[in-house]
Amino acid sequence: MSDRKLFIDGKFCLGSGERFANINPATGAHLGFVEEAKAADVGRAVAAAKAALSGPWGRMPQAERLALLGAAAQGICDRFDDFLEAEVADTGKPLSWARKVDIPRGAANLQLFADITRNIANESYITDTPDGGKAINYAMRQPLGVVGVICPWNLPLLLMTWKVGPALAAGNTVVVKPSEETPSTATLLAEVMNDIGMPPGVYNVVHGFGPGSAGQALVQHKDVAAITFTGESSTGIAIMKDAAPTLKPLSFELGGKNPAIIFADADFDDAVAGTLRSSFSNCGQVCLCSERVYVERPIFERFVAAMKEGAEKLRYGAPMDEGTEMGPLISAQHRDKVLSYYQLARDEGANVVCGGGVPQLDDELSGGSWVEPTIITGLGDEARCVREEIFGPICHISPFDSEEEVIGRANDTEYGLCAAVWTGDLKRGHRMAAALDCGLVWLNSWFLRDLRTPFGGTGASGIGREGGIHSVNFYSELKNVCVKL
Ligand code: NAD
Ligand code: 6OD
Repeated sequence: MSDRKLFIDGKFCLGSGERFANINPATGAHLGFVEEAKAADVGRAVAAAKAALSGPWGRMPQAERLALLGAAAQGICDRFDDFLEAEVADTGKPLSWARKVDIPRGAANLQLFADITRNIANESYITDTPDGGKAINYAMRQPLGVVGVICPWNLPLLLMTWKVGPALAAGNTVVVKPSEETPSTATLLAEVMNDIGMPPGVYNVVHGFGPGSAGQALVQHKDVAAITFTGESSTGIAIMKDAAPTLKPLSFELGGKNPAIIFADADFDDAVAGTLRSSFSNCGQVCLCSERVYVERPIFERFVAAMKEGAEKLRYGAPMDEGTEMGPLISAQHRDKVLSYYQLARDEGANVVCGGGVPQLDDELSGGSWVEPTIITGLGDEARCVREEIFGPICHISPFDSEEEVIGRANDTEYGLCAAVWTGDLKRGHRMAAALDCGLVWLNSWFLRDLRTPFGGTGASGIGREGGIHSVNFYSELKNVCVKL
């Protein structure tokens, strides 16, 4: 049992006096209690973060600051197994996925944004002046101040450091609000921060919920200069309203209802393997997952059969077992939501190709939030299961007859996060990439990441871009200096 405390001004501490349980979703077991922060605790964290801006952190040369971030990345690597175990216990995700994706990316995000920031060049212009002389204009970057980082539960360390890395590299201080479902790795990172000598107040963690709790208090705080948020689109709307009176910049990475499009000329086996991954990885709980799969009619039946075969082979099991490929959903509450969509699919007239229920698992796992990977066909484009984000291991597969038709159907959504296109015709691939209305297109691949590239969505999938220079831009204030020569 590990209880998770708040981390404010370099110290672990108690919060409002209320606490909540941390549950292992693979078993339903109680992992420990988590201290809840309310407005007063968030106020203490923000005050510490604000004070740190004018302390040693604020005065630190950039090279030293970026070296500290590198040390934090190394600190995660040095305690790799602790982070791995904590992430797997909080989420139930398979060890193999967390070892390959969550924890290495958690470290890489810190190191990489230190490297990117070190190598940024700023604009400068030589300007002709009315008196026939010259002036030089140059831009400088300054930190925004205290940045509020509000995170989801699906890739806890990865998505938190994806924002903390560039925010700290730019010289800000942060108050992190991890998801109430996954409090552990943000807390472990606090231990690392102390171990590497990060000045107190630079990295703070407040646990709790959204409305009436730590999340809302952070958004509403007048001394929080910016909010960077990953989560549901409806939460983004609530945050935008709460942030409005204090006029702060917002970066939003929100939900999706992403299409995967498979043309008959695609490498069939690659497209099946890629779509199995894009539909069922992390139990369908990646914002980039494909919940709408469109397959060109000549290969439709064969593709559905191959997907069914692949889905039925996915191995459930204890998350810490090496062979486990499918974990549970994050919570019993989320399982109820996903199962309600499985039922809705039937009510809407879907053909359930495979799955659609709860797997039978042995004693220890029987209390977990498990569901079967599910493939459905036969729904019209207006069905709720085809339009609403479910965020579970379910995809609807439907046939299409032309490029024009599939572009129209893929774009017929309020979301616009990503798309995966599988084709052997590169010209068509580029045409599709240009025509799809979303922030990210993968051609013959999925979730292949280069952290220098722009990441984000259109429409209800987000506001702004992070990654590479885009993160540097969001987390810093650009100031122009004009010098008459
Ligand atoms: P969520 O919106 O329920 O919660 C995210 C975080 O916001 C949590 O820390 C929560 O406590 C906090 N929160 C909730 N209400 C709040 C409020 N009113 N004010 C301030 N904070 C509040 O999302 P989730 O269920 O944790 O994550 C799943 C969702 O996240 C899915 O919709 C998924 O698509 C999306 N997501 C998007 C991306 C992306 O990059 N676009 C990445 C991961 C997840
Ligand atoms: O890879 C990333 O940087 C990123 N932000 C992934 C988001 C995944 C959503 O669940």
